[in-house]
Amino acid sequence: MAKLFLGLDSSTQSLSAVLIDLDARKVVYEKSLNYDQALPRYKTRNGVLPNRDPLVKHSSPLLWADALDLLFAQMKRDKVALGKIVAISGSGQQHGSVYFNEKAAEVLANLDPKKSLVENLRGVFTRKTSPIWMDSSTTADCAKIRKQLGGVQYTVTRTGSDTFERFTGPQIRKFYRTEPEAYTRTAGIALVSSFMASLLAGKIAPIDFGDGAGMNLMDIRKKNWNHDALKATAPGLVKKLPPLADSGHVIGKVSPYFAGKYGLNPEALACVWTGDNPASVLGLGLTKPGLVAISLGTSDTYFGTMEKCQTDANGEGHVFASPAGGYLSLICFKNGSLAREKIRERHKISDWKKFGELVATMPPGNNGAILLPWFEAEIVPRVNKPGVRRFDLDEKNAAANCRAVFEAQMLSMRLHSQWMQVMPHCIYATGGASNDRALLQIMADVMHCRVLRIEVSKSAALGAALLAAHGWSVESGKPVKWEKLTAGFTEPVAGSEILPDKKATKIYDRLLEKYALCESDALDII
Ligand code: XUL
Repeated sequence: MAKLFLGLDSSTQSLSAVLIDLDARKVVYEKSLNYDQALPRYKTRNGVLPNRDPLVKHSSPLLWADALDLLFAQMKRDKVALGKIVAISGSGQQHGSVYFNEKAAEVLANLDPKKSLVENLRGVFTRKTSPIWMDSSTTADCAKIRKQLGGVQYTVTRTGSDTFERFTGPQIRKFYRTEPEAYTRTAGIALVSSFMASLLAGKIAPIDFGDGAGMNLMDIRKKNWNHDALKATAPGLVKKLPPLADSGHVIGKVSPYFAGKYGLNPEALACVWTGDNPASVLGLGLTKPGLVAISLGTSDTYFGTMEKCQTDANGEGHVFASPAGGYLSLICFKNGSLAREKIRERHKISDWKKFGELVATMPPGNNGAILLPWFEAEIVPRVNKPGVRRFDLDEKNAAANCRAVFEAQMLSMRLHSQWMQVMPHCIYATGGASNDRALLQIMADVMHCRVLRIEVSKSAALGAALLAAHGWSVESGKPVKWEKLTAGFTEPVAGSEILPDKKATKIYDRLLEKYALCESDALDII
């Protein structure tokens, strides 16, 4: 009988499902449910509730639960073989938090299939809405926690990241500060990932080491709650947090709610969920240290893998525990395709093909030209006042500017990933701009590394399905190696390999020094 594993991804705008047949190495079903469209009564826009304060970004835990009911109903209608599912895991948008009262555990254990999840869950929350990763209203809380912990260095070394507005610890501190009575009534705090896992398991689920690392509360090396961080955040917090566990660890059998209502296999295992980034790392096949993925999207993201835990003393990058063992780093560059688009618009270049052709007309190193493409405030390096800067670059030269923007982005990635102390030996490029070979050649040359293109739809949900398979294999006493598990699901595009050019890599080594000087000069002036 086919062994089916289900991965769910509860992301900002949608809930997605990917079902895999492990032995056949095939995705057998995929579905996405967009919150705004499928559940308009919550009045979300792009998954976020309206709020007068532009810094406050919340969503609703009931919306996420409602979406889970809808998705299972849809799978039943689509005649998905729910009775053959062996295990389920998932991933959630990172950092978002859910606040339960003391009734929650009992309600979860007795979910009534005659009612909807929403009807079952009414009255179990101490906070109606959940702050999500887009919230940036906790600057004061970040500063207080960081100070109490003894500064950036200590915070980073202990928790894997500096305090960030979206991270759960600062969000919890704000809740305690602004609604102390509701905080006191809170019996349990979950992440989006552990909340969804709790629904499936019918009990309060653990938080995994991957998503737990996005809270500023977990000791990144010891993988336990850090008492200094808990103390700096809010009183009595240790009693409100669930235990930490391995991603994919089996919690138990799925809640009878899902078997009774949708025909899910009652013996199916409910596994611990993780964050969407750690899950994507699995879905992209980054299961060995030294493998890196660069996602060229609205913002550009560098996902690294590390055997040893290195942290970024500048506090710009993040370190999470990888579900495949070791650690993963995440560095987010805000001016990604946004900056490339601005250059394209400014020089009236019709399309990306033409953009790539212009890039290829200029030599590696662009005759020493440097462009700092901070069209918007930048995360890495921290730039609060946006502004574009050019060094030895004629603003009117279209080809030189096209090449300069991408060279700068790659040089910046190399410079700001040095704290990891691992030279990548293979880069998977993904996202819109990864279609362009001229850009990928620059990536290979700057990074001294071969580059392969990878196209995985729903990488987080696929990673979650693989996580379920891994959790099941561990539970069965025959753990399957990650490399074996991902094989066939996460293959790079055939023929997409690009090798670094020796001459060009030397040019970029020299240009990196100039780039670093230009960057620090510009940062000094700001
Ligand atoms: C990562 C982060 C986002 C969310 C998106 O730190 O905040 O990538 O995980 O869902």
